Amino acid sequence: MTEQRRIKVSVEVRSGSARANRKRESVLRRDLRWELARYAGLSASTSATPDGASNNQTANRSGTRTMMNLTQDRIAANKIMALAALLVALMAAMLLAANPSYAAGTTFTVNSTADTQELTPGLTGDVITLRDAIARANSNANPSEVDRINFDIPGAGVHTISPGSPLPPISEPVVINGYSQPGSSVNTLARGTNAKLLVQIDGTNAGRDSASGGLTINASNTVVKGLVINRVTNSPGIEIAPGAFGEVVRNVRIEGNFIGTDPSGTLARGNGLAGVDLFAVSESIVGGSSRAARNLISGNNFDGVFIDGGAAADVGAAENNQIRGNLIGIQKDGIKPLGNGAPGVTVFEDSSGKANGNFILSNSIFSNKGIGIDLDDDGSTANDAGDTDTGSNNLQNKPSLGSAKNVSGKTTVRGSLSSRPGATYTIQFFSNPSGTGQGRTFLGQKSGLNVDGSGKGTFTFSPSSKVAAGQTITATATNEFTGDTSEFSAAKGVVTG
Ligand SMILES: [Ca+2]
Ligand SMILES: [Ca+2]
Ligand SMILES: [Ca+2]
Ligand SMILES: [Ca+2]
Repeated sequence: MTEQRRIKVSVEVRSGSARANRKRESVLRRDLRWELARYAGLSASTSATPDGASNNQTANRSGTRTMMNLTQDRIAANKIMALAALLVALMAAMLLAANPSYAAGTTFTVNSTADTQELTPGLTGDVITLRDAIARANSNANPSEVDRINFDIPGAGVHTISPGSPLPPISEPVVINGYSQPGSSVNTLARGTNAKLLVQIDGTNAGRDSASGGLTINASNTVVKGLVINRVTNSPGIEIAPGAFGEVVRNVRIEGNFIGTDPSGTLARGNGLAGVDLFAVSESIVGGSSRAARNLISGNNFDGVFIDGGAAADVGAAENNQIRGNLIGIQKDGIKPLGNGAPGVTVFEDSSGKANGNFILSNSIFSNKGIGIDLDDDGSTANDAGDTDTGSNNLQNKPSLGSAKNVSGKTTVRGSLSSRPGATYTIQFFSNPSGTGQGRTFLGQKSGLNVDGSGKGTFTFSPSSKVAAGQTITATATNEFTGDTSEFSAAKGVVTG
């Protein structure tokens, strides 16, 4: 049934327009996960109450049994179950005494670009492929420990792994560290990235559908860094989502990768859907506050990052995630366009899966199709009085820029925010080439902006260096308590005062 559903997803996604497909894909995926979770729930409930059901059937068959007998039967059954439970507990205790903890975190070092999976791992001269390493880390019976997957592939230059089928979903915590490959290095630049990445996953044959990715992460406390992930057909570059039975996934970090580009970070090698898809995942970070954590997420067929609340059966939320410090839709120089085929960052929820409190801060978002940040996946969302509306990131109102003037070598931006009375906001400012309005260059921020009782706050901001006349300024608002970030404001052209 699962495979049929997957095929159905795949077939339906291929028909119709791209944007409609994405919506449909999201709905179909919910159906799939919901059915899997419901199946798991039904199995659990039919086996969880055997005594009540059998007693009732017995009573009905005999027709003469009294409530007292029934109660006694239940007491007897309960005693047997209690004894059985005690026995199971004793056996578990004995096992624990013999083996007091899970196996410690283990390091698997990938030393081959091949795509085979060994049947008898651990032999002398062991060849470890990425597929091997993921499978082993998934199955070494240490679900609460973090394993590591490192790389030491012989030879110079970029090593390309081309899976011939989807890689196994990551089902236990693991750190996959592309920077362990000798010769690679993390970004050190303030603008753009000079990260040197030497491990590339070419997903031309590794994709499947929207519920899988080039890498599929179904385990909390997992980190993926230092990889180039591109060309994954029909799928996101990285998919982070609950497992088939709706396990909660939290604290995943995606750092210092190139997703949707070639290893040079200048050519589009798009993944079939979004670059990174967070589906009903919370407290996870794409990027981070360090330079080394900056991802390049450009050239993908759909959004750079797609945050989806998921469905109720998946615990139903994508909350308190952070999309921070990344290059989205731009080349690795942080200047030239590369694009994504849909907005840079989209936050999407519906009645069954909330998506609130998602920080989108300090990124370079540029030349994406549509708008830079889209709440509700519906294009630009208008501000509402008092900001009482709800939806993706609570449909946080965006700032309004009144002026951007250059006087005596200094740029001064003035504006206002109409939002929730009494709340406090961080306003971030960005500059853009003339005629564009996403958020190419992060200029700085103003924290602690209080919105008064009438729902209005005003601000003045001057970046540390002047923005040339003719460029535009945009801004976002982030509620400092809830973490909700707005879409970008309308662009304001810089003029000479
Ligand atoms: Ca493991
Ligand atoms: Ca919107
Ligand atoms: Ca609003
Ligand atoms: Ca609102």
